[in-house]
Amino acid sequence: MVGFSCTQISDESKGGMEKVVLSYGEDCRVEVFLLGATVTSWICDGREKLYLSPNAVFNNSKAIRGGIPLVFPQFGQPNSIMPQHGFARTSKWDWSCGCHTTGDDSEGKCVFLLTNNADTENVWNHPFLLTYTVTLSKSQLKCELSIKNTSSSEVFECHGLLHTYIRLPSDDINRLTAVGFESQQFIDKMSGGEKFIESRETVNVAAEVDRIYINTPQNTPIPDITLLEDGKPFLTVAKSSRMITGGDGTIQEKPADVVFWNAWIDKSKALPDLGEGAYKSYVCVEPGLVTDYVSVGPEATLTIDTTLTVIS
Ligand code: TA6
Repeated sequence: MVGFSCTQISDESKGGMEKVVLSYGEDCRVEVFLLGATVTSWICDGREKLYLSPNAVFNNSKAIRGGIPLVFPQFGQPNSIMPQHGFARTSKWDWSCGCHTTGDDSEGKCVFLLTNNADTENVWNHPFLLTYTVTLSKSQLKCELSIKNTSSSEVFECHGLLHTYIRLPSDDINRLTAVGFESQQFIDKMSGGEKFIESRETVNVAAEVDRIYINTPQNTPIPDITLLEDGKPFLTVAKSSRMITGGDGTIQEKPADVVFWNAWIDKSKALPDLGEGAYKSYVCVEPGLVTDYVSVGPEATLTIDTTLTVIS
């Protein structure tokens, strides 16, 4: 009988680095390296849906280029003491062993944990518990990052983001369009951080693009993003985020920002673990809370999730 299974293995093709493979038969599986709890592969109907750079470095220290790296506690490098995009993606996470499945076997999930340690405290002196839940079903992959402030008295401020590299079906960025950004305000990092309003219903990529579509109460919430090839939808990216306050557990929805990035020709060449021509094969659609720091109170939990759905 087919069912979900998960196992931890050393990937000899990646220097023996440890990964967890959650699968349902041969055509539905997800792989998560313990370095950064980085999802590096999502196979749906037998086809890879995420982009992993062929030049990605697997040496247990550098962030893995591709899949879904996790960004915490900072996006970019506003605090130069910490690495770009924080330490979550270069930390060794623990697998909370076991594959949790629903009664009807419609989905399976794996859970990964990271808590403050000497290395994190050296650069960011706050106690925290990150819980990362990866849920696999027939046509969906859901990834939820939960950020708990484990202090009983102190507040901390952070960013969080799921840096998702979507694989383009034909490895051809020229055939990609994205729908869902229309009328959204965005910060354009290619224009020195200037803010604009997205006027296009359909967005394409014809140069380096590096934008933060801002989700603020003034904005209409950013809908699910639909990716199309030759005008035919192939994947949707849904996202949500919320704060659960310590003590009474009040839940406050917090609309997530969405970063839209492609390195294009020159930056692809300039990033050794991306490489010449890589820009043709991926686009990043990255839900997170990155426009402003989020204050997380004592015992409070901030969650950010993304659900990728294949449209066949
Ligand atoms: O998410 C977009 C971005 O912030 C870009 O500015 C680019 O730097 C990208 O992340 C990749 O960053 P990385 O540190 O992984 O090379």
